[in-house]
Amino acid sequence: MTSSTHDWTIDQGWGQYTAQDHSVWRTLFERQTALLPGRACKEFVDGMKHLPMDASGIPDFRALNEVLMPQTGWQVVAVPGLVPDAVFFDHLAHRRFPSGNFIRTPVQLDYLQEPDVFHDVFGHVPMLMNPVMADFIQAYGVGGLRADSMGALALLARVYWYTVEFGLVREAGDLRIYGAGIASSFSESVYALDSEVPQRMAFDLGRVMRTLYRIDDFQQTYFVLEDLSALLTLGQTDFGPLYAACIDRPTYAPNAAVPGDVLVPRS
Ligand code: HBI
Ligand code: FE
Repeated sequence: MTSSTHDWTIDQGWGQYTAQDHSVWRTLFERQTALLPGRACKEFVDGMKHLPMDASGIPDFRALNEVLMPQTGWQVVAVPGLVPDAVFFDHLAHRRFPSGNFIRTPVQLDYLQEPDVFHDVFGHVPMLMNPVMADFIQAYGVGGLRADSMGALALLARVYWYTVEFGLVREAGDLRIYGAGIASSFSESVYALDSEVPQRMAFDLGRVMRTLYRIDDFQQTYFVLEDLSALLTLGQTDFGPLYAACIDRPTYAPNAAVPGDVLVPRS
């Protein structure tokens, strides 16, 4: 295993995966593939269709990159787990998506704290095949390095969280999943669309920047884009003035209801 400390990338070590690792992948892949039709957005479905990713086992990042690179210039690089924010942003700014190379154990099937290869590859990579999302995540990386220098990292991290990780999008009048944190989770793929518990509201950048989130439970608020193309505008927006406007204003709890919120009914 060669590892270079400066960017935290390591070899994926595909040959070291055990039969159990591949079996966990197969279980998760088959469950999500059966569940997501009618729930995942068309861009996710389309991206998945063109990728060498199936139930046979954990994909080799080299095979994924042979398809992903020509499509949007992105590549998946293996990392041992969460990496420091600045390292993460730098990778994204250069169209390198850091993916954990480990997979959860059979007892963690339904939930794990740290993004594993199933969350990162099954959840994020199909959306990286979409040019709009591909540009948005690179813009996020570039913005992250800048936000960090402005002390506005928390605000930008909320934008990533409520879009790339837990975003919903309207599709032919219904709500669909585009966030990787939902798409890679069996229970949240049901909860995010069907449950009466969370609120769903129209995406509003300033509102998102001030809305806290939990990393250890289902989301209590989902923000809905009218169309994925809204990320184009978002990626080109200069967040600077918004940081200044939001940075010293109070934050909202994950389940807060705020005057001006435009609630969106379940599909
Ligand atoms: N590292 N590997 C990895 N994956 C992530 O999703 C990740 C990370 N480091 C930081 C991070 N996410 C978030 O804290 C930033 O989006 C702010
Ligand atoms: Fe993620």
